[in-house]
Amino acid sequence: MSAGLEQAAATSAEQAQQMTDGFHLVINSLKHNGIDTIFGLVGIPITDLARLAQAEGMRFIGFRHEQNAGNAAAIAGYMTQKPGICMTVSAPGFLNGLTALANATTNCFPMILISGSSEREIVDLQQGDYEEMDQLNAAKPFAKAAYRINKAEDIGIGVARAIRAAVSGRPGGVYLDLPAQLLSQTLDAERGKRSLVRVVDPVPRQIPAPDAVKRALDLLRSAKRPLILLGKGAAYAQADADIRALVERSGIPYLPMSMAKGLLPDNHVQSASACRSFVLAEADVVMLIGARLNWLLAHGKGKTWGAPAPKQFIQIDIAPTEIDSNVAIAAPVIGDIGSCVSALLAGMGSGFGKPAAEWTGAIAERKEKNMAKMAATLEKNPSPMNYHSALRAIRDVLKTRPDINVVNEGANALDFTRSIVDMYQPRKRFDAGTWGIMGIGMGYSIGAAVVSGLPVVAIEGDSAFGFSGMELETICRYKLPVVTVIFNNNGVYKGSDPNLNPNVASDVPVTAFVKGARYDKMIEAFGGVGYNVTTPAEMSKALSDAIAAGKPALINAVIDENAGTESGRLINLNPKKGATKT
Ligand code: ADP
Ligand code: TPW
Repeated sequence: MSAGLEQAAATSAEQAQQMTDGFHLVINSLKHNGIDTIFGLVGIPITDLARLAQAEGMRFIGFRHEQNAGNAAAIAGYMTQKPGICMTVSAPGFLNGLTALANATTNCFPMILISGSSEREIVDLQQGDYEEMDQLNAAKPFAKAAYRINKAEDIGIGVARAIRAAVSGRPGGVYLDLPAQLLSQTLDAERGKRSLVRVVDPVPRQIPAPDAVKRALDLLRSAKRPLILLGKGAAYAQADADIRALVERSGIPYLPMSMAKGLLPDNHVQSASACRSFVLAEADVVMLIGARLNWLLAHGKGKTWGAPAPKQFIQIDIAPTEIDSNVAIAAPVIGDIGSCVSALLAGMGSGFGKPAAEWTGAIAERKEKNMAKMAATLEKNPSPMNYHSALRAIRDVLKTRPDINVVNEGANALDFTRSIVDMYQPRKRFDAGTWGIMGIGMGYSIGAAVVSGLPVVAIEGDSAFGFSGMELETICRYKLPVVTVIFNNNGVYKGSDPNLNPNVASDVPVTAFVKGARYDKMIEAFGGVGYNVTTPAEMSKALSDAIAAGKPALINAVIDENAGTESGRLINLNPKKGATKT
């Protein structure tokens, strides 16, 4: 090389050294805010972004479908109060991730969906670009906030804005659009460094007004039959000790919503789960902590709530517009749950009167009766095995490992697991949530395993599993300690429905799957361990062995194909047929 060329090369290397680009600024912005993991799926224009993330010490967990990556990010957000990050390619990849973003927003989980997007000037003129789509506008109705960054110098502030939007106030899903050309934009390295923003106090405390706290306590003191309802917002808030103190010092019976199970151990003497219908109908004052009066709580009215008996609600929530959403709330307490609960504790002092023995005694009596009835059902050993006998075995194994994460979806598989498998620690149960969505199974399992470093047991209906089943490969690739149990009853809800039209007898019924499918063989294809079990004893052994091995495993649990009921406990939500004939 000539001296001139050598010098030119040296100068350009020096210049290059002093430059940074969009790729680096995105990764550095995330790292600068303590984000260390990305769940995603590569392709144009984000492959190099993923490579760089890995090269720079972040974990990039690569999935087989973006919806599952998004679900992993969402549950990571729920577990940590830091936004989970999902990264996808443009148009179809983005849309695949969007369902997860919408689900996160619906469940109040903080996550950020970062998608690469195609060239703005072509997209906006609809000139037919590769993966053309107006992603920013498509995301808006499904996200808490949606932003696009157009200039490299704005990456720092754009990422900061996305983080704050996801975790402050009511958490939710945020969309961040990164056009391909942004990633290769260059910027002076020093300026780039200065453009990074570390979000100060991303989850600010929001202190409740003293008069709201007093109003709530006055109402609680006046109650004859008080009840506390703990929702997943309470679990999310990580105010575990204060919530327990509030429940125990007040002596008020409580009900956990499904993902609040374990916030206090399910075998707690004040838990009224075993007589849920009784307490919902009979309570006169109900304190909701991080739970919405949506369909899961019969909208706070009607027979479930003992109508026409009047009911008064105290509601602790960070979102003021949640109040009076379904019924009038007598005492709203607006703020973060940690601050609200500690203010209530301070206001209660030490002399807070416990509820009347008449109320707690009636609950204890019903609880005992219902639990004895349930125990008798669980002890039965029908052949073939059913939900109850299989779940008895699972319950007994999981009792020995309260640190294990439980993921749960399906209809009957969800309902029965929720009521039979006790939880003992907070934020260990992740399920179909506010939407009752199928497809969260493997995504949540991977997210929970990666974040906690602890085993996961996913309890899945065979239909539910199908929505994310290909991620078994991801679980095996990353060697995650996820044990998937499939309640195999040959179909959606159950496998014994008839085909209503004898003229097309060759078509299987609408709810049916291949009979006797061996899901355990699927995981073997990727190097995991498969078990096929037909009795509670086999279930117990397989589950204990799989957990002890700490390796990817799948248990195909063959249960009675008549065992399920349509839609589990939600049969009443199916629209009724008006006509007997068309
Ligand atoms: P569940 O399904 O368990 O009943 P929901 O998802 O319906 O629970 O309700 C959760 C509620 O918790 C939401 O209304 C949300 O605004 C609220 N929430 C979430 N995080 C916090 C927090 N840190 N402080 C106060 N409220 C919160
Ligand atoms: C994204 C509708 C609710 S529950 C369910 C479906 C398809 C599966 C029930 O069968 P499974 O469980 O999983 O075998 P079990 O124990 O009752 O036999 N698409 C989406 N979400 C939902 N909720 C549905 C469809 C549904």
